[in-house]
Amino acid sequence: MSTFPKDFLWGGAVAAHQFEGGWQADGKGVSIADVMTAGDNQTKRRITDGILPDENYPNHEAIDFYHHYKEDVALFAELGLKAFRTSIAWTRIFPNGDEDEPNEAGLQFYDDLFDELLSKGIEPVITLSHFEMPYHLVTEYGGWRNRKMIDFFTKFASVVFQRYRNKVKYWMTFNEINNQSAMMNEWSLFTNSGIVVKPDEDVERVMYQASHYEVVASALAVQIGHDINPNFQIGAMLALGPAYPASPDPKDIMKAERAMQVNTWYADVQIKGRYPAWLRQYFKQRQFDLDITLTDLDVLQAGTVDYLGFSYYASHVVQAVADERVDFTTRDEKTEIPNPTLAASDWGWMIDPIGLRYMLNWLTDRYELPLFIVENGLGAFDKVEDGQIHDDYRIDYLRQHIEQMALAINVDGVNLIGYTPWGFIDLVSAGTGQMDKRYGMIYVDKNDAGEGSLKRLKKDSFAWFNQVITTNGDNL
Ligand code: BGP
Repeated sequence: MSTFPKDFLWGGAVAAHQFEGGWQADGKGVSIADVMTAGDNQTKRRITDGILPDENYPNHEAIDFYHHYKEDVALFAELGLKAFRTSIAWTRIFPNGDEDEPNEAGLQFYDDLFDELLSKGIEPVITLSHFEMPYHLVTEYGGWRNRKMIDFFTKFASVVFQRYRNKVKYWMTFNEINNQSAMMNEWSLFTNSGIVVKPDEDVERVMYQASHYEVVASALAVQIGHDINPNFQIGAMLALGPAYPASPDPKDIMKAERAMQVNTWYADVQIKGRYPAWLRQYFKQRQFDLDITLTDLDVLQAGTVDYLGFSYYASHVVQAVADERVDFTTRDEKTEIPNPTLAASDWGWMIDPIGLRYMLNWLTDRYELPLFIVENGLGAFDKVEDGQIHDDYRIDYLRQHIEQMALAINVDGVNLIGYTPWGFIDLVSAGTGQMDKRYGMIYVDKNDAGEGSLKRLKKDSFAWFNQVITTNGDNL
C-alpha cells in the first residue's frame, strides 16, 4: 500500500513537436525541430540548412495528433489521466517568432484542445518552450545568443498566458533548460537555444550567455504570468538525475559534486533568484565577460518559480580524470562511466529507481519547493502480436519508480504534486528522431522510416496504469 496525496496529478507527458505533426497546418511556421533529420541508436540526427528535399524529417507528421486530437483525448480520458503535459508550439502562435500579431488559427487550436481536455476532467500542464523555437529566430538573430530573444519569448508567453488564463493553471517556462550544460553535445545547444557553434566561438561562453538570457526570460515570464493570473503555478523544468562518484576517492566526490552543480545551477537561479557562488567565481576566473546587467539580476530575484518540474530517466557515475582541473568542471563525456550495479535500457540509459528517491530528497533539502515529475519512462522496442503489445518491461520500470516516489512521500516527507510519465502515447524521440524508441502505453502504428497506418493500440501498460490511477497508486 502506497499513499499518495488526494489531489495527486497522475498524468502523461508529450511535447508539441514530437507528436502534433501538422507542421505547416493553419499558418504554422518552421521550428528548429522541423530541420532535424531522423537518426537512430548509432546515427545522430542532423540539423539541415533549412528544409531539404529527400530528407526524412520525422517531426513533420509525427503521430498527427493535430488531426486526431479528439479521438486521442478520448483515449487519454479512458486511460484515466488527471493531467496532460504538453507544450504550445511557439510556431503556431508566432510562425517566425518576430511578428507583431499572433496567428489566430494557432491560438484557436489550443483553445479547442484545452476545452476538450477540461471537458474530460483533464488538467493541462503546459511548457512554453520545448525544443521547438521558430527556426527564423535562428537564421535571423542567431538564436539565444541574442538578447532580443528575451523580448520575443516574453511576448509569446504574455499572449498565451492571457489567452488561456482561465484554462491552464500549471505552466513551465523552458523544458530541460539545463541540457545545454553538456555543451559539447551539439544536439543540446541546438534544441535548447537554437545555436550551432561557429568555429571561432568559445562554446562554453556561448552556452552561459544563452542560458543567462533564458533564465532572465523565464523570470520575466513568471512575473508576467503572475500579473495576469495570481493563481498560476509557474515552474522551472530541468533534466535531473544524480551524478554518483565512481569511488570514495575524494577527487571523485568533488567531481560528482561539481557535476551536480553544473547541471543544477539553473534551478538555483530560477528558485533562489541568484547565481550560486561557485558559478559567479567561475565566470570571473574564465573571464567570460558575459552580458549580465544589474537589471537582469533584479529580474532574476523578482521572478522566482512556484515549483520545480523535472524529468528523471537515469543516474550517472562520474570519475575524476588524472589531470583534473582545479575547478573540477565537467567539460566532456570521458568522465562519465557505466554503473556496474545497474541495468541499462536498449539506448544505454541506466535504470535506477532508487536514484529517483535520492533525487527527490536532494531537491527537497536544497529547494524546499513542491516537486513535479513531469517526465519519466523507458524507451524500448515493442512487438505487436495479434494486435497486442505485452510490455511488462515497461510496467516493471514504471512500477519501481512509483514505489520509490511513494517512499519519498511517506517516509521522507517529500512534497511531490504529480507524475506525468513521458511519451505515454508513442511519439518521435527527441534525441534520435526514432518512432521505434517507444515510451507509450498507447502504441502508434508508425516506424522509423515513417511508414504505418497511425492506428492507436492499447498496450498492456494501458490497463495497468489505469488501475494505478484509479486506486491513487495503492494498486501497483
Ligand atoms: C527529454 C525531453 C523529451 C523526450 C525525453 C526522452 O530529454 O524533454 O522531449 O523526448 O527526454 O528522450 P528521447 O526522446 O531522446 O528518448
